[in-house]
Amino acid sequence: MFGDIFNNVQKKEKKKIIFMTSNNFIILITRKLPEKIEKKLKQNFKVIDNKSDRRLSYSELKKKIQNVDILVPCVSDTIDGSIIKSGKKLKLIANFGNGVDNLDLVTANENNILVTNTPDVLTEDTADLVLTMILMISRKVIDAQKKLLTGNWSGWGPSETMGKRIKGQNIGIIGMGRIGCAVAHRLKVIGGKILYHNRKRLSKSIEKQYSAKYFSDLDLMISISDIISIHCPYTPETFHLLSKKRLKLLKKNCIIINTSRGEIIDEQALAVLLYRKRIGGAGLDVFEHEPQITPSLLESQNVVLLPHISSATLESREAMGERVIKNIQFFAKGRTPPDLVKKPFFD
Ligand code: 8YV
Repeated sequence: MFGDIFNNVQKKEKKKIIFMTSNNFIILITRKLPEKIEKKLKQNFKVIDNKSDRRLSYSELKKKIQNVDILVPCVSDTIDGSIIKSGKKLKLIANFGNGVDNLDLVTANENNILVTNTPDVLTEDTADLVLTMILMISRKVIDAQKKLLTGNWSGWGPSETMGKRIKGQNIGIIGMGRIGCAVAHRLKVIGGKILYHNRKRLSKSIEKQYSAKYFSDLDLMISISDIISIHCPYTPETFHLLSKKRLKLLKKNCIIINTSRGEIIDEQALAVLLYRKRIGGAGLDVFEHEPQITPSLLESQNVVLLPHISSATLESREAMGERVIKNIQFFAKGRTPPDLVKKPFFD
């Protein structure tokens, strides 16, 4: 799917972008977007919607895209080269989401199809969910509630459901972009010590803002982290970044959080570690083969498993929709869309 995505995408920057001005564009929205957003789009364009919100099959997508000028897909759609090539009139893919790993950027680029995404607007909600999962796991919230709900609580006890304080713990952040920094901000407030690994070291002033310590050596950072949170995009380089071998470096009580993409962790290997209680716990909002989940994860203790909800607030989803509209409007007026995908987000 990826190929040499980013070289190609970067080459695109040098290419002359051909714009077409039109309000007669046909837009295909693959899923049901917030009401307000669909209404706005329908006021200005001819929209093919998906009222049932059922995920379109591969062949349905291939068929529906044929006469479409603009595609608005979501993370749940795999838009590969063959689908893109079926869109004979396709000019713009305005992704409803930040990550673009669901799209074949190389084929889009080769066919002069622009790609946009929705950065910034889901940062705070994603960081809130990271904090939620960290606290739930550290304070054993799920076990504690289960005890009460199953009638197994016999009253207060001095050593009942003992958790761990966040203050003073090493928080290893992999990928210190917008979301990584928002997570660092929250964890610093509650006393965490921020460590980070990034392709590029941040400026001294940003490091100071989060009291963050840079580690060029990922192995070293994860081997001393009490909590690890993943915030890099999924690219060919980050596939199984946390491989079976690397996961063995984790501290015995380490908690691992992933709200980025499931493919970044070897899920099978992580499931084995969790099931055997070789690490402290995990908070996973994304999975390697969504919506499938490695079965033993479901039987592991001290895990929080969520169905990819990090940006699931009305505020985020409407703001994502507004970004999609803005990108389409710019494109329809023959202007460069503000969120044109040009290079990887890791920098
Ligand atoms: C979105 C996400 O909900 O934006 C992303 O990259 O992973 C999610 O938070 C999803 O992409 C919607 O398509």
